[in-house]
Amino acid sequence: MFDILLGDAYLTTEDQNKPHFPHTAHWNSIKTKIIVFAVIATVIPSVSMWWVSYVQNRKFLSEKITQELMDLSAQAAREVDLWFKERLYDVRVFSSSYLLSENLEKIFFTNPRQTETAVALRRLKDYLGSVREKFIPYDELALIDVQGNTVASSAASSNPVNMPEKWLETAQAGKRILGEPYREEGNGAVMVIGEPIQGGQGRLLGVLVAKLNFHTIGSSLESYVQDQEVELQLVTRGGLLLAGSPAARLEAMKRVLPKPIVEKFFSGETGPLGFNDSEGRKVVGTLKKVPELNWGVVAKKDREKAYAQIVRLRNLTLLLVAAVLVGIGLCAYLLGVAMVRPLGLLTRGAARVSAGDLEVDVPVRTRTEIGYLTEVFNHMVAKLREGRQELAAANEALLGKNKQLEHLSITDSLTGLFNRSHLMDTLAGEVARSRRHNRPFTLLIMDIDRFKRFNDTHGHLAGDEALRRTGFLLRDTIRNCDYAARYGGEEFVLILPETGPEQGVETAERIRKQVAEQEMGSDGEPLRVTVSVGVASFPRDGEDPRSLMKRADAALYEAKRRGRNRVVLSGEGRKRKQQETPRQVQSA
Ligand code: GH3
Ligand code: MG
Ligand code: MG
Repeated sequence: MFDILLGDAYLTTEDQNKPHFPHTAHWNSIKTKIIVFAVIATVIPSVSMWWVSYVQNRKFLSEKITQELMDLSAQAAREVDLWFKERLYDVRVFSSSYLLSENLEKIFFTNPRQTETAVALRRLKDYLGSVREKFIPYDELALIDVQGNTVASSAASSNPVNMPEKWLETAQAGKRILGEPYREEGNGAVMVIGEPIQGGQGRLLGVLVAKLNFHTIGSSLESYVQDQEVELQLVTRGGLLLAGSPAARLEAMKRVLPKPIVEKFFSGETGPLGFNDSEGRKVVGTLKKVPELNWGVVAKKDREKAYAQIVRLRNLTLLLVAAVLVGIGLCAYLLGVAMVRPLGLLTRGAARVSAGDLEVDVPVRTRTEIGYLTEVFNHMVAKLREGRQELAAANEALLGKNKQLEHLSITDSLTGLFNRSHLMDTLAGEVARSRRHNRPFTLLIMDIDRFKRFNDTHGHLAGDEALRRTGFLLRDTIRNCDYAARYGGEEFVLILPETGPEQGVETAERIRKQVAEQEMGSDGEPLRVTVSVGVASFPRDGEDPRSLMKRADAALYEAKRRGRNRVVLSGEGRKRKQQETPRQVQSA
């Protein structure tokens, strides 16, 4: 309490102990804690919800994509199987023509004439040509003899046909020859199908070779693809692309699929597999094997496009989570601000009070506990303020009393002059001052003559009145710079600064006369007293208070001895005593 009263003093002495209010400790503030808590409380459930729903949806969508691709590749594989079986059937039908065996038999075994051979050859060529024209899946139909030489061909200038190994053994066994698909420059993938042609007695006459292309199956595959983004490709286990959809992209598709991907597909036969296709695009695909063949149909889709829905879903849920977070964060921030602002006001108010400023009234802006706390705080500060005002008033009163006490302690109550103890201090001070400045001063000791008798005659009250009046007279007679005190009883002492002995005697004489002339009775009684005065002067009669008092007292004694009502200067010679007229003393 007292510390607060002193205000500034409190600040300087107790500064280190002053509480430090958290103006800048943002990370430690309640507001930050509320925001962090709200964000954590939102992030954990919303992110986990988002994750669960995202994972579920992704699973569902990717299953859907896989199913779509699997269905497509399986359907296409069935179509390819059917198509290929039809082609095999075609070739068997072509080869079973009587025209072929008859003419071949003619050429090889009946030693015909040259013209007959030419006719047979032409017939064969015509047959092959006409069949070839009707069946577009074949690039070329040719007849080869057992030595592998072309006997006749549908093509004008026949390319040498790539016959598979051991074709002759297969043909001799009466079995169909199936070559591996291969790439023909400028034409795409082709494949050789051969059917042995047998004459009478099971003789092998030659082989009808059909060079099959895959253009028509490519077009069929295209009809399967509803989704523009999906591509179908017919591939061999060796990685060769036979056909594909869309046909417009066929040129690009001629490149083989990456070998490890093909291997993976053929070993597992499922999907989906994510991989970079021959053009370097990131795709996702499935494969279905074509029954009885080392071929498979790959259905693939651009991965980005396939998963676009999933990505959209992920982004949407992320956006939702972010929006929820921002909303909750904002609410938490506002709540924090709503709580912290009145707290901040309260804190600053408390800081001012702690610094000694009690003129604080924190506005109550909320009806919450903080508002109540603020009201209590304001009430407390008001009480403190009242207490301080009361104390200030009490202090002021005390100060007045102190002054009064001080005055009383140095004042004689009867005469209003200074008392003896003050006199002794003043005398010591005057001695020191005059010594320092090397200046004189004079001391008078004055005693009322025969005062005992006065009391006895007129009573003590009259004696008191006479003392009081003598005091007033002294106060009115002396100069401002002079000093008068009641030494005790009916004795007074005067200090006259800057005054030499003669001047001192003159003043004493003047006072003596005035006392003698003054009416001392209170109720009109013509009472009078006389005084005797001893005079001592500094430095002439002494240089310290004690010797000066002693010398003045001796002079006073001398004045009494000489008959009273007179002034005697210390050490005054006999000559002066004789010159002086004896005074009247009987009035006392
Ligand atoms: P002298 O001329 O030798 O000084 O004679 P005196 O009677 O004055 O001397 P003394 O010392 O014998 O007497 C002093 C008297 O002063 C005694 C006392 O009654 C009186 N006196 C001292 N103080 C007071 C006071 O306060 N009031 C009154 N009424 N009288 C006082
Ligand atoms: Mg006396
Ligand atoms: Mg006396």
